[in-house]
Amino acid sequence: MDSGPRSRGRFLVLEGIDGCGKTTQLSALAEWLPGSGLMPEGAALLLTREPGGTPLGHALRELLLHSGGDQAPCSTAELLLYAADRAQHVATTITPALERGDWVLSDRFAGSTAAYQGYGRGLPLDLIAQLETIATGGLQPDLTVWLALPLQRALERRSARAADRIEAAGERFLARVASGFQTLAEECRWCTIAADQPPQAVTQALQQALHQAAGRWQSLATARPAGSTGAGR
Ligand code: T5A
Repeated sequence: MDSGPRSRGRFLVLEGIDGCGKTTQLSALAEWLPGSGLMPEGAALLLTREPGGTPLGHALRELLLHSGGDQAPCSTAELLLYAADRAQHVATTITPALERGDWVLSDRFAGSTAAYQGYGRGLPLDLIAQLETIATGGLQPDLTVWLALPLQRALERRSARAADRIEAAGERFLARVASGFQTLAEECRWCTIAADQPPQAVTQALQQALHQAAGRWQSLATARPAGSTGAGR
């Protein structure tokens, strides 16, 4: 159990291209985590997502994913809308939950902006990093997991569904995003899990990754003075 001398909750994020299985795995984790023995007694689990984790974010999500024609944002407007969604999400939902000692499990976070707007749209990564600092106030996940799936497999999985505005940006765009995720996972030392295996095998790998992360947090908590926090993504 995560029972170090700190009361802040933990912030866990799943990243990856559209169709890599985040929603499927988040729902499996949401069932497993509360009884896993990893969360402190009394801590709640909050399942959330970007874009759209707040009422304002819900409206922004509609603009981002379902606007067309004259209403479709240009790349820079798109970047700023994702940043606005994140600022609201961090300020009104994620940070208050972590301060209560709850755990937060999010479908996407800042890594998606670097992958889609940075590597995908070609907007400057240093500008994106500055915006991330403004939007998050410096908050970083305790653990980011990248569900790695070859693009063709992801496209096959999504073939039965209508594409949203981002997915409709085309295969070359999505290929840049997929390769951006790989670069980010290496540079930022995200935990990488192969997503081209049966859902139950992915869930087991995630559970193992969470046990390992909790072990690291426990060691840090015992090595640090009481009251300090240890975060590492
Ligand atoms: N975006 C987001 C940005 O451009 N910048 C940003 O900063 C942020 C935050 C959000 C869009 O916004 C973009 C990225 C996205 O394009 P969304 O609808 O919230 O879009 O999320 P998506 O990531 O697109 O969600 P999807 O539902 O498309 O994909 P998931 O959640 O990754 O995948 P999931 O679980 O729904 O699975 C897809 C299909 O595959 C099957 C499932 O049953 C389902 O049919 N499946 C598997 N099949 C075989 N083996 C497995 N292991 C499987 N796991 C799932």
